[in-house]
Amino acid sequence: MNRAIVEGSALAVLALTVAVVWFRARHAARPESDGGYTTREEIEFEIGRLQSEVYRWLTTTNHRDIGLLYIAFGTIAGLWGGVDAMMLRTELLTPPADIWTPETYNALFTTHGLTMLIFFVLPVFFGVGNYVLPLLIGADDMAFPRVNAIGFWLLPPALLLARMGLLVQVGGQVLSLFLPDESIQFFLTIREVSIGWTLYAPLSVQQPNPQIDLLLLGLHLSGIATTVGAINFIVTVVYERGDDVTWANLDIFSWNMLVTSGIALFAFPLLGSALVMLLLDRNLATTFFATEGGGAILWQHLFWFWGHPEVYILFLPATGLMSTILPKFVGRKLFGYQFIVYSTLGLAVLSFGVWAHHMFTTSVDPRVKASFMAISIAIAVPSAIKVFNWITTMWDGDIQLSAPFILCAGSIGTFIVGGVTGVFLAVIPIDILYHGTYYVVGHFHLIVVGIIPFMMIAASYYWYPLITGRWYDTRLAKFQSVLLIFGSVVTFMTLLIIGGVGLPRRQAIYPPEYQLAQQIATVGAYVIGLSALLWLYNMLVSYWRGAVVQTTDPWKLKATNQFTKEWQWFEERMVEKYDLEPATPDSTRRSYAPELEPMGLLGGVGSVAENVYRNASAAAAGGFVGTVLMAGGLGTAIVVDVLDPVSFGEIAEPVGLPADPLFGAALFLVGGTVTWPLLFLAFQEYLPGRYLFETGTVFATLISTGFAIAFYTGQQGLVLLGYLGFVLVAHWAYGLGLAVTFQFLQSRRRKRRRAEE
Ligand code: HEM
Ligand SMILES: [Cu+2]
Repeated sequence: MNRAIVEGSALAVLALTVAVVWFRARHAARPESDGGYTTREEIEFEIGRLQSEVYRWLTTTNHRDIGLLYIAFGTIAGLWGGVDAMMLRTELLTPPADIWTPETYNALFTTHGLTMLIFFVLPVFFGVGNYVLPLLIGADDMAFPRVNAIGFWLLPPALLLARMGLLVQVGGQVLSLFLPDESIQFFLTIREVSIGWTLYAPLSVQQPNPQIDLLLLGLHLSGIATTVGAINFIVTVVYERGDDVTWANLDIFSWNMLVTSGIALFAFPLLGSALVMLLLDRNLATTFFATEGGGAILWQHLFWFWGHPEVYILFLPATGLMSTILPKFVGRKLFGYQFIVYSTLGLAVLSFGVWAHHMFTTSVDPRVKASFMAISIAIAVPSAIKVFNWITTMWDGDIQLSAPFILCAGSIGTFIVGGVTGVFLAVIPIDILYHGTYYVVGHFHLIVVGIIPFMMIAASYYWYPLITGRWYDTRLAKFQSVLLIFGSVVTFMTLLIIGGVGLPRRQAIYPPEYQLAQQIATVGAYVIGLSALLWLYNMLVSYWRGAVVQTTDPWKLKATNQFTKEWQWFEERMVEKYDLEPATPDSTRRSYAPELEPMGLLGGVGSVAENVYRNASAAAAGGFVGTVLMAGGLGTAIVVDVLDPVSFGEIAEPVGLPADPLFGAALFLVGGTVTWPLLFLAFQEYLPGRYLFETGTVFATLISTGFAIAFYTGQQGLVLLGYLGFVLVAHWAYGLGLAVTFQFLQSRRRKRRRAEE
């Protein structure tokens, strides 16, 4: 089958369907009041309106308009790259290359990768950033609105240059119906690039296809667009913040856009330089990447020095969306704001230090590789911090089961699998086994699909009422979200498995024993494709048919005190434009109980210093009471001989003190009156339990397991049972003592404050 024609038709059908849905939905939404025909005058009026609309969109410098342009552009590119993906998977339904030729297959995975990574993800995130970031930080617009427009308008020509091959091929095929081949030679020489998205030398230098040059120019142009956009984001966050927005309370999404832009600012100029060198090698016979020059490995170094940070450029905004959206749907504020910020900054720095983990199977010096292995493993730490913070945010949450929540939960799951498989790849001997296999494809797709589009779609649902003033079809959205997660898991877990047993990737032809697995993966991919279309349909049709939003707080965020700035902006606008009353929450949600006013250490950067003294004295008092109560239980345990006092000596050893029970007991006292109470203060908000004493008991139960292990001295049978029983009871006594003391101090403080007022 002819690939260009098939892909061209697929895109045309898609565009036509969108147009039909658009037209019908509009038509249905605006019935003619007189029931008659549209008259000629009205048609002319419509055309005039259309002209002014087009003019407006072409010349706008408003951040929200440009945001929507970016999102529309990225969506189109994403669908285009998605068609490539569907065609790739279709070819793999059968072992031989019988649906498309191997060359076509190679072109497909090349253009799929490039389109998705460069023209889909980044523009969509820049779009979301453009739309919501100024609202989130209370800015009027981006810092440089015109530069912003330029940044966007560089992208369509960049995409056209990069994917000219397909358009020319389709054009050539159509023309060859009417004209002899000799007269349309130009159309027959250009074809889509088929050298892999990494453009490895020497193939990329030697292949004659002129489309490669156009692609390099297109990529270069997109790099300029990205750099320009990144500068705009940085300046906006640094200089355009509202007076009440400080670094300590800047929202997580803006933090992520800032850090992402920082990475882009360092990475993209380097890509540009490398692309120019490649262009020179191809056209002016320089030898940057020839053996007598820098060699093929030089290309890999340059490419991955951009390429690895690039994957974080794609991934960080998605984590920012997760940290923004997830708390709203579990009714709890984001756990560990500061940890999330620092982990983001940490990822940004580390992401520049791991590029050679893509080169473990090359001739790079093994000692150099080993250091890259260490840093690659270390980079899992900040990623894991994020995951733990999200999970903790959900803990004891009051979940609102909506499409955005489903996508958040699904993302965390796929990200864990994708991340853990990535850590394996970071280990040189394992990477050497898996490098050229589907395992790698499974790994990075679990991340690039499992979190990026998931969070984009979650964001599109979450902010849909804010952007359009209407509701999307929530039932369809839930169905679509489940379908997307299901499809992704089926597809990419299967790839992980067939890669694990050794099937090489990037091959159109494969051994027949893999056919069933490949078909399962393909069906999964079709499910993903279907869910993407359902999403598109929902977005388009709801724009005209969706129920009008009747409240200024569509997600009931006020009930959990999370009515963030962008919604305040929305509220203001709705009140001004549509005379809506500002929403008042009917009740606070279970997960948010302001009457249990947090004493937490994590209350905010500024308040830490103020609270330290008060917290420390409260901690000491509570810890003392708790430890005294606990001592009773432990003393009894020693008397009935189930706890050996000698074991107290042993805990002194790890801290470098002699194994004397006295030192041990002293340490124990320090832990009981200082460490544990402070930890409890820091984490109590995030532990289950509605009342302080419940929370205290949970905390004590948790730490009792550590105690039981640390002081275990080989007890067996009944003695062991007695030991465990006493440990537990003693800890409960401790937890209750701690919590009751805190409760007492808290109510005394509150009484005093009320008396002062
Ligand atoms: C836990 C963190 C991660 C680790 C330790 C990790 C590690 C690795 C390693 C070692 C490879 C090279 C495999 C090979 O070529 O043999 C790889 C490939 C890849 N990773 Fe990750 N990764 C992580 C997260 C991510 C993220 C967040 C993304 C994207 C958003 C990503 C995207 C990719 C891509 C696109 C490739 C394939 C490159 C190619 O075509 O060869 N990874 N990863
Ligand atoms: Cu990497």
